[in-house]
Amino acid sequence: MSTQWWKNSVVYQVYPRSFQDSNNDGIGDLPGLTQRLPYIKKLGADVIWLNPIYKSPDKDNGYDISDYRNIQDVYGSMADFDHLLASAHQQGLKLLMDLVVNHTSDQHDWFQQSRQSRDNPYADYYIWRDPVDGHEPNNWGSFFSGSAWTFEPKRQQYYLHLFAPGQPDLNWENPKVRQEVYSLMKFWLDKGVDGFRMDVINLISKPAGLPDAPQAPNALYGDVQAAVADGPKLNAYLKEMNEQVLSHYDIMTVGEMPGSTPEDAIAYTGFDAHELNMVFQFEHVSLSANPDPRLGKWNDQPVKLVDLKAALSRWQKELDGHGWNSLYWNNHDQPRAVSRFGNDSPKYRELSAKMLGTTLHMLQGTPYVYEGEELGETNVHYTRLDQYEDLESINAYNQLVKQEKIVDDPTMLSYLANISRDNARTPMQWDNTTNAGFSKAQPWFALNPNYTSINAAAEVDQPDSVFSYYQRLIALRHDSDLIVHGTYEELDPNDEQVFAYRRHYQGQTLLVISNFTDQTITRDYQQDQADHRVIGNYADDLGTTLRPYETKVYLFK
Ligand code: ISL
Ligand code: CA
Repeated sequence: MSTQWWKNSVVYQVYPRSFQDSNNDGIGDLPGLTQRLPYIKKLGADVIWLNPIYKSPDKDNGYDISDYRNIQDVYGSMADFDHLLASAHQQGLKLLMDLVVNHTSDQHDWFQQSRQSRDNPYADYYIWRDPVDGHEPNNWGSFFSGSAWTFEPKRQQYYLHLFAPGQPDLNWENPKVRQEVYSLMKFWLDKGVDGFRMDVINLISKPAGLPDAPQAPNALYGDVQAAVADGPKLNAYLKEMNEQVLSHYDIMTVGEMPGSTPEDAIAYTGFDAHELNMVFQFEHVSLSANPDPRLGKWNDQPVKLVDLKAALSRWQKELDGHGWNSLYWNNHDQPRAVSRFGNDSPKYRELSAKMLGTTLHMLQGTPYVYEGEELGETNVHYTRLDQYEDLESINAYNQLVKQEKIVDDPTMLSYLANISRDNARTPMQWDNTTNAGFSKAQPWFALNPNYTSINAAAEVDQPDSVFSYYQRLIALRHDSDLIVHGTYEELDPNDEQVFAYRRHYQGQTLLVISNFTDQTITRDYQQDQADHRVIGNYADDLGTTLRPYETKVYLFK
């Protein structure tokens, strides 16, 4: 029943807490988003992915849900949601919800019941195990530091939480749990939402017997992602979900799958798989991982262009004809694209933001724009721990600096400044008035002080802005089957300065050349023989010369 509209769509991600506050309590909300729909429409996006807005104690900003069928008070009411959805649809925008069903909040009624005893109707809704020799049942560590197990005195058992203790994992082995999930999905789909982004969906099937995970020397815990990702029943669960729910609606689905390979993506989202439409893979955002496995994602190293190209090229080539890519540089869990892959100094920020946008949007797949990316928003460059809010960042600091003493304070602060999720979570920069036009009250989380110069008001009607450039990138995709469907040809994978590729479709070729450095260099891809330059981030074109962060796209007929 799918019409595959997602293949020529561009998605705009809204982190509701930080998008627009309408009632001046300092927290973004649904009426605020509704007011700003014309902005998203003006950019040209087709679909909005909304991070979780359900009832939640907000230990992990909504990724700990206590009631799947109601709206978190600070975001508004169900009437506000219905109004948002109707307004979006009226304006030709679709709306994707975040589906967080690997775990719930510990405040969810199912867990409140489950924890009471070993024999209540909800006893098997979560993953409970007896202690082994008086301690945790295995060596799994949580993604948010510490053990993945917490002891419940009432049951004299441990429950599993791959994330925080307030995020107990649901037991997908229990058919009742699966039916609960399908039922809540139908609740939202029957309201008319246009699909789901599925949170860590490749973690829902745990390995039989919950064996210990591989553990690095001197590490406190085993690597839970290696132990749990792409578990034995994942295919079966997703097929069942597709059969019982997804296939009955004309929707779009994207599964967040940390650690997945192109082979996994084809297995779960391939055109013949009858499961999901696409995955969020993590390869290109995990390249600078710390060589010390105990430090995992925490590092302050720039990514090597050769590695970045290899990762993206592999996904382009392997999925072509078999599955569909999700294209993203950043989201609410990743630092800002221009700071991470470009250059956020005043001199090169706009040029490099446009260069990155071009490099990504000319690939095959569905592009995702994270709020503020279209303005070239930057990392916040915090220098003190008390400026951070995110539990992943704070827990990691406490474990690595205070408890394990593997890194010192300045080093960890430099890791956080480089890669903390909080970089993406500062409030949206609308204008240069008080609190960037986000709220009249003190925002829940400090603004990036550069909002006085980097903001939407300064960019929307300015033809040279990053915003206007993103508008053109999105419009190009809407007009071009070559950009949507063309096959990918990798060029010069060992070039350490330039990311170049071609796309081919029905006798036409698109050539994309991006200079990732602040140097002027030359590269000859016979661009002089092109029909014309389709887009570029410098006004004129100097042929084989590539100025700092220059990007250009040519059409060959
Ligand atoms: O970022 C990670 C690996 O690089 C991991 O922490 C993890 O895979 C990732 O954070 C998963 O993210 C999703 O689920 C989390 C939530 O906190 C994130 O915001 C969400 O995107 C738990 O629900
Ligand atoms: Ca509010």
